[in-house]
Formats: sequence, C-alpha cells, structure tokens
Amino acid sequence: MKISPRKWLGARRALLPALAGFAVALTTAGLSLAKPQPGTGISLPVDASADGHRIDWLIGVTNAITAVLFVAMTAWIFIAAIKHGEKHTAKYDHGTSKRSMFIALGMAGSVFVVVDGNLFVNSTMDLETVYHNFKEAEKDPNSVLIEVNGHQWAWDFRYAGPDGKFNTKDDIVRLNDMRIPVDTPIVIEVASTDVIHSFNLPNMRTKVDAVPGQINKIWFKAKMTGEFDIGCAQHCGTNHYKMKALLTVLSKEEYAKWAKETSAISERAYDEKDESAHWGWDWKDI
Ligand SMILES: [Cu+2]
Repeated sequence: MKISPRKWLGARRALLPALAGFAVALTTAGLSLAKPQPGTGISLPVDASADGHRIDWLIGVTNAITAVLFVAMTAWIFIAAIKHGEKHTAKYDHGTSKRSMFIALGMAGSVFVVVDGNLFVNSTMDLETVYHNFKEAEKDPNSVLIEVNGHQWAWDFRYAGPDGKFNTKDDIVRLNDMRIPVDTPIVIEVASTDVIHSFNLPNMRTKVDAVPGQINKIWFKAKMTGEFDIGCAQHCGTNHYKMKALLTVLSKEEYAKWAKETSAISERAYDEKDESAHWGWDWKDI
C-alpha cells in the first residue's frame, strides 16, 4: 500500500495523542504495580491469605479485559488516521438507524452479559460463601476474635483473653501491634472513636471502614507466617499517613505462648478507674 504525504501528515498528528495516551497508561500501570514492600517484586503485595487468590483473580481479569479494549480502541483510531489522512469529510449518522441501534445494543449487551455477568456472578458467590460467611468462620473453635478501635492516628487491638469476654480484666490490649496464629480464622470487629478510617490489610486482601457509632466486620485466614503492614485506607486527617500498625503472623504454638504472657501483663496493668482504656464492646453477632 502506498501512503501519500498528506496521509502521513494526518498519521503524524494522530501519533502525538496516541503516544501521550500510551505514556499515561504505562505510568498508571507502573504505579499500580509498584512494590509496596521489600522482596515482593513487581506485582501486588505478597498474598498471605488463604482466600486472597479470589481478589487477585478479579484484579487480573479486569486488567486483562481493560488492556484488550485499550489496544483495540487505540489501534482503531491510529489505523483510521492513516487511512483517511488529513482532508477527509466524515461520514456519519446520528445512530438512529435500525442497523446502528442493532450494532450498538448487540455490542453493549454482549459485553454486559459476558464480562459483567461473569464478574458479578463470581464476586457475589465469593462474598456469600467466603468473605461474608462469618458463621462458618466463628464456628471453628480455634477462631480468634479481635476488636479494633481506630482513632487519629493509631489502631488499638483487643482480644477477649482466657475468659472469652471482651472489656474484662484479662483482655489483651495492644497499640499498633496485632498478632495472630497461622491457618486459623481471624474474625475482626472494627469501630472508630473520632472520624472515618479504613482498616486495611493489603497482604490479607481485605479492608473495612471504621465508622464512628457503627461496628463493621471482616474475617480472613493467614496462610503463611511473617510480618505485614496494616494501614489506614481512608484519608483521616493531618497524620493519616502515620496510621500504620504491624501484623505478625505466628505459628499456632508461638501465638498461644504470646497470648498467655500478654494477657497476664495486660491484667497487671488493668486500672478500673481508667475509663478511656475500656473502649471494648460486647461481641456483636452481625
Ligand atoms: Cu485513619
């Protein structure tokens, strides 16, 4: 195919916006792939959770579909620019013909049914059977229940202690330090005492808003031991970026040892009169 100089001019004019589009897409993709923790490589944070693969699948499929559409659309624009050159009277209708409506509805309908339908069904099933299935998680006699209180700018953690009741003398109470056993359901109720925060466990592929006057719930199971970040995913004031805690996943034996010792320490430090320290609540069945 011989391309006339006029057509090349048109193509060159299309090239700049196309390159700019690619640059923006690459930068965005690069930022989303930036490694948030050492040793994770260029990818999402290490998936340390038993059910994290469900979230990663959703992100992967969404990225793949978006990439295919992006390439198809930019290629279409570029080919049209080369083919039609600089001077070309556009031929178009207002989309009111039967043929146009048939094509538009057909394309939109098939994308909706095939893509959205698939993602919607999968996500709804995951929510029903896993993420919102608290009954199943709490049924495990070894499951660990934790109350989390977010405030500007730290996370408080409370475990019921040997008596199994919250807000009592033997509670384990920690600041910015959450420890859990591996391969065990961890059920967490989250509240806030000032503004809206968001309790974020990127390596466990879960997070939930911490809302004043409300108790929200999540659960997960860690599949590996190690230390992981806990963050706040809701801009909550000047020092939002400092609202960071550490999640330590221990072996079951190490966790049992830690819980026993820490409960005894917390019990010794218990002060009946310190009302602000008794921020816990009766565990809620949600
Ligand atoms: Cu916050």
